Amino acid sequence: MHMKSAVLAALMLGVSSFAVHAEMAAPTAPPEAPKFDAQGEPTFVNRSDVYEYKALDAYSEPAWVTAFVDAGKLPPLADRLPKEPLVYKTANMVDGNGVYGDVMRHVIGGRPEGWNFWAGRSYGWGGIDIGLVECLTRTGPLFEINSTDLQPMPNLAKSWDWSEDGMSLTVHLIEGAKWSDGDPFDTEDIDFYWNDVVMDPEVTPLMGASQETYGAGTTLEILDAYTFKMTFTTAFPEAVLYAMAYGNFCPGPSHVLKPKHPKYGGESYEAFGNAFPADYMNFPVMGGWTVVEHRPDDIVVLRRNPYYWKVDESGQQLPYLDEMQYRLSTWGDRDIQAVAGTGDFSNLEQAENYVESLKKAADPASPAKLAFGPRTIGYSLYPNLSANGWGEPDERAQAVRALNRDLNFRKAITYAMDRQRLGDSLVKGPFMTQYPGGIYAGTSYYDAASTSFYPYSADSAKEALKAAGLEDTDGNGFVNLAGGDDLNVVLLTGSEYATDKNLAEGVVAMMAEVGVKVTLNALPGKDLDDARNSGKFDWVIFRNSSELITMVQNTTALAPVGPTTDLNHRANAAGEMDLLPYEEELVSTVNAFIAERDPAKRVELAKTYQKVYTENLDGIGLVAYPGALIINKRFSNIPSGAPIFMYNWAEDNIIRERVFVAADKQIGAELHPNTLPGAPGDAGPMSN
Ligand code: BQZ
Repeated sequence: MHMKSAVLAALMLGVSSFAVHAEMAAPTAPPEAPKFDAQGEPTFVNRSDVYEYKALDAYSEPAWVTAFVDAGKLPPLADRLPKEPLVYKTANMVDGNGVYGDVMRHVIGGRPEGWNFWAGRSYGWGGIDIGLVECLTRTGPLFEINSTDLQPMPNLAKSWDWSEDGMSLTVHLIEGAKWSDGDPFDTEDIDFYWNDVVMDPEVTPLMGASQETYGAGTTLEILDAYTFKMTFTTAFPEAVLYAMAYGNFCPGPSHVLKPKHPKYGGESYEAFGNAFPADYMNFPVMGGWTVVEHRPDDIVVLRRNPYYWKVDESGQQLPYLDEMQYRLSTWGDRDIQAVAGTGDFSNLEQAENYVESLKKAADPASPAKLAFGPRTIGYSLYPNLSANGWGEPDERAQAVRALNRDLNFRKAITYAMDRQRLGDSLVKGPFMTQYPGGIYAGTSYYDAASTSFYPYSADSAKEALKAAGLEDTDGNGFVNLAGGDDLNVVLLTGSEYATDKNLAEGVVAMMAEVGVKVTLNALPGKDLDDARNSGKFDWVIFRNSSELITMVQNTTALAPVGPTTDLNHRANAAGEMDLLPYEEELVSTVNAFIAERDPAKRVELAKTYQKVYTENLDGIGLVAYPGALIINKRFSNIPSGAPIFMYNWAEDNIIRERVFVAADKQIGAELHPNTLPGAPGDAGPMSN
């Protein structure tokens, strides 16, 4: 009898708890995105249609540059170019070969910290680093490459050969190219980048490249002045060719960096990082322009690099534009100045500015044209999933992390998100989509059937909180931790973008509605990046980067395949990872994707990734929407359909070195006309 009553009681309890626990809403397929046609389609071509490497019969440069040669201040052009320069093909230039002169006036919200990109110093973003730091391969322009020819474009690496077994890759550098101070570019720079930046645990480059970026266990061997070989632990890891593009394999000028590195007599790692502060001018680059002036909080000015290793088919050395300017302002001001015509370029990415920008650009007299691209701007909320010390959490933060690792708690967050309301709070109209997280809809690896979308449901959020053991035990409207304190989550977000702040404020309000107290911590760019990269956050709102759009760029960022590759789960100080079971599955899926050469099998692996990611809410998607390129109408050779963000940002995608301004449209706004970069460390440009 006793037993029976106990079983009965258990059953009743079960029933009663069932009666109390209303059903959580079942995950569904994501809601249909409102119709929105990107303006302008790319003209798809093969990579070889864009450029090739070859020697031409003759070369030319702006006449004012030749005056420097005549004055003995600069070697002749033939001595400044590589044996076989990179030659842009005229047929791929929408307005053909250009003319010299004029300036592109950028406006940016970041600030240069210094020029040691390889020790993690930010140049202030907004295209400065993209223009200065060139990399082995290039992926920005892939938006216009046929899917049948889709792999990274050669750049400083002219070509590469896989070994028979795919376990090694021999890379051939362009031969005879020089840094902007005339020093040869060769495998000395590769050796330093690999052994003294990537493989030195004390040195972290700006975008975090580590050995895992190129595959765990990968090694590199220098074969001669222009050839090196990478050896892998898995066969044909073609993703490594993407990892050789911007942000990762972008070698620095070893002739100026090495002497400052502690391994070669430098004072310390700290001193190495600070060796080229933001007031150090004429830092040697492989890019089209070199920094000659920096007025803090005002402007950064760059002048054409006379050693640039790219030409057009008529033999004109590039770039066409003699000067680049970066007005140091705010990201929001960039949109305003671009549509007003006092700035020349913007990635319209803050939805709050869409209506005003569209209105201004619609005026036929507008100085700028505005073209929307695909929906590739997206935000997610990432809970910190580490429970073994990454970011040195205090007791409060540790308690949040324990909850973050509970799927029911992550479900509570996603159910509490009214994404329609979030999107409308940014901008009404056809732009916004409710973004489940994971691979973006409308991209080549997206599969709706593999995507779980937890719809907005405050009741389900409260049920999920209960299932996570959280109830409001003191009746003050906020759930309590076991010890009785209110649960208090700190949400890290960016202070430089209205959109980041507005979304974060929306999350705070919606979590309060379901009884979770969230407080905001809004930080400016570098502090935000540092806090996020060091794990000092409970939750963070992040504008996703390219891996969730293309899967092939930044692939290792898709999962914690290495100790520092994932956004919201990295190793603790002892190098230990405490992955959850679903994270282990993400890791094995991403590693399989990297090693897979069969396109059909990659599609299946991407479906598995999307299923595991969205079912387990590795990141909680918020909204996704299209960006628009705003560019002044005087510029020629702007490729049609250039997205503001896909494999990279538009500053890379539009190929600025072949953009030009017709003579009769030039505005005479150069600040240092007829000057060239000076020697490294000189106070400013060189005049003739
Ligand atoms: C584009 C980009 C070019 C970084 C940065 C900035 C940093 C992040 C991100 C974008 C800015 C512009 O984005 O918003 O439109 O010009 O520079 O690099 O947000 O704070 O760390 O990931 O790319």
